[in-house]
Amino acid sequence: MDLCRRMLLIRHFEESLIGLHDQGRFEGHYHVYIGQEATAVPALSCLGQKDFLFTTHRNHGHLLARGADPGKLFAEILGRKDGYNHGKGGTFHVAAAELGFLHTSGIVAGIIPLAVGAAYAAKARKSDQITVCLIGDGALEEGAAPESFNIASLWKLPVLFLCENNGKYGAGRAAGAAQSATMAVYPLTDLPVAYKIPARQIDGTDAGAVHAAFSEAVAKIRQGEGAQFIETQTVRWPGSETNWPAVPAPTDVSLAWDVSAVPERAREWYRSSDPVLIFIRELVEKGAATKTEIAEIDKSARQAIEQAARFALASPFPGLDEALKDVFAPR
Ligand SMILES: Cc1ncc(C[n+]2csc(CCOP(=O)(O)OP(=O)(O)O)c2C)c(N)n1
Ligand SMILES: [Mg+2]
Repeated sequence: MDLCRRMLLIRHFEESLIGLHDQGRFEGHYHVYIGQEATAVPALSCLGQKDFLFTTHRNHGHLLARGADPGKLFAEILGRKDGYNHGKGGTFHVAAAELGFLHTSGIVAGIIPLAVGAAYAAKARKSDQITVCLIGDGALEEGAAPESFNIASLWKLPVLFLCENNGKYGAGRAAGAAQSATMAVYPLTDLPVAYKIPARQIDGTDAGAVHAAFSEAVAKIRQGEGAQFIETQTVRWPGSETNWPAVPAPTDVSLAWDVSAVPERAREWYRSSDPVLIFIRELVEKGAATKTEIAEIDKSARQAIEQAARFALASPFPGLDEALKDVFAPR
């Protein structure tokens, strides 16, 4: 039930963020995690408190899955003083060391060598911390990926690569295509396997399968077996198909049983590929929750997000006197 609540929290956070953007509350580009909630939530629940994470332009769901305060996260994205980095990181560069997130980078694959470096540091210090490197399928096209796999494998580093293959763009395969348009290596797991890193492909909409695969990989890393790689596959949310996210239908838990309220062009995704609705159906069908209990969890997640948005909007912008504080800049 806690996983369900976190997934709904992410979904409502992202839909609400799209609303804030459309109201002109913040400038600049951003990406949302809708459609991948059943990957981050069960996967990151397998980690310990002291483990490290590095993430990408699609980071909001990763942070919230790990327990980030949605008010501080909204504030960061909106450039406000009460954000995780006092509004100076924004959506692309959130760091939250208290949650283990040492860095987010909007540079595709930019964090892979950093994650491998953190894993090397943990090994050198003989700590049992592992590092999770959260990347998209597109990151495998960059040279930083194989270089980092090589070192991680040779030095048996405690790093778990989670590659979220959300299809269609980047290295992800378009529906029905036998091969990726942008990667000569396919399946994508052939790349880490060439570097002797054990790799698995998992359905990223199956929370139970994701949890099982991650528990196993984390245990292997803690036993000293070195780097592991997991590719999770999801179908891209129709609202992320264009440059600017747009919600085809606001999420309501009743969509788990009846998608007739969704515009036809997006209906099939909500019917068969929405990981949150799939998880809700599973909980109810297996008797783990009633529809009423799900509706209550949903209501409390919505309220938490409304309150978080109010908190962020009430937070001031950082003052001019703070412009050069906490930044590295040569004189
Ligand atoms: C080095 C680099 N090249 C290109 C871009 C532009 N860019 C931003 S997101 C993106 C797609 C990345 O695909 P993937 O890693 O699969 O992430 P997804 O958006 O599909 O979740 C690209 C090419 C970038 N940010 N950095
Ligand atoms: Mg992708």
